[in-house]
Amino acid sequence: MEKTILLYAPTSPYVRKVLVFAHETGVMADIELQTVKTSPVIRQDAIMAANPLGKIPTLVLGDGTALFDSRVICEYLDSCHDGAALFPAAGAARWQMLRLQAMADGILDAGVAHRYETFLRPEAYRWADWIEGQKQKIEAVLDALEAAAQSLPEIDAGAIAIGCALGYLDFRLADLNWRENRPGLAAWFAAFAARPSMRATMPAG
Ligand code: 99T
Repeated sequence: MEKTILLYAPTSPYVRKVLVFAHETGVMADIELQTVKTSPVIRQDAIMAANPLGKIPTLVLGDGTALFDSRVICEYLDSCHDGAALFPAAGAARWQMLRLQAMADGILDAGVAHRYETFLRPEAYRWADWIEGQKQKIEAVLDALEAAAQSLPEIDAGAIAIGCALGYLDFRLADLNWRENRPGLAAWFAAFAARPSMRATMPAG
């Protein structure tokens, strides 16, 4: 793969998806990490110059083209290696995988929204019903994943997204106790979290 620069923060679960993907596909050596701080309410010129959404992950290619979001970057990385594809090319397997990815990203979107509401938004403006609404989305997706736990893939882009979503719940929303009553999903995650790619990208801080 050509040399690229990833605008990144070690605590972002969307960034983690890209890093796990890069480890799994063997392209990590071609990605230079550039740390940036993000906030939905503070403009960061370093990111805006590459991505008008001001979000990470953003991957800058050799010719200056910037790719985002995490799904697009992962699919790009999948086109840059010779191993087994982590995005099935076509057919039912692809739709199934994209559906899992959407559920996992939905957990992240609700989880990050929950985090911003409880951590970033000034206390006086916080809205308990809205926080509860995000939690309910997360719980419902977790239940759907538990129902499908026996058929969850060992490794593909969907598995990576689910692994990073569950890792984010452990990191930022541990009070949710997502493993409670979800033994199948907990067992799947225990195996997935033991992969070297997951161990190398544990968030801290
Ligand atoms: O919203 C902003 O302006 C800044 N937020 C971000 O850059 C977050 C960092 S994770 N990234 C995204 O929201 C990317 C979402 C996109 N759909 C993707 O890449 O898949 C912040 C998590 C935390 O602080 O706990």
